[in-house]
Amino acid sequence: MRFINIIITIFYLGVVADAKEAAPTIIDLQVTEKGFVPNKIDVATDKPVELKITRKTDNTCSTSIQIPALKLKKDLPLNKTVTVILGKLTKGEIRFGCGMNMMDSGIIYVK
Ligand SMILES: [Cu+2]
Repeated sequence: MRFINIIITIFYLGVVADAKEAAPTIIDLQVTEKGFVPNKIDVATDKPVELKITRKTDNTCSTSIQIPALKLKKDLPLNKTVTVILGKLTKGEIRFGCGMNMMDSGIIYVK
């Protein structure tokens, strides 16, 4: 019986460890008259990433976000939080920008 309990415990701890690893890094982004805030984001390679983006102004060209490296484009309605699931990212720099293809808007550093 003890042996089985140990096996179950090890299995359980393994599941818990996996669940912890899978918890995403959530990045809150806002679109203001200054653009994307923050516009420099650091994330790690070992966790999935989610962006939660809220556009706070009409006085911007960023009514959508584009991330060409991930083939991603999402509309950003005013004052609504949009979740963009990026998943786990590979090491490097990922640029993002507005729907007009201005890719100097922001950058994600994956380390
Ligand atoms: Cu723009």
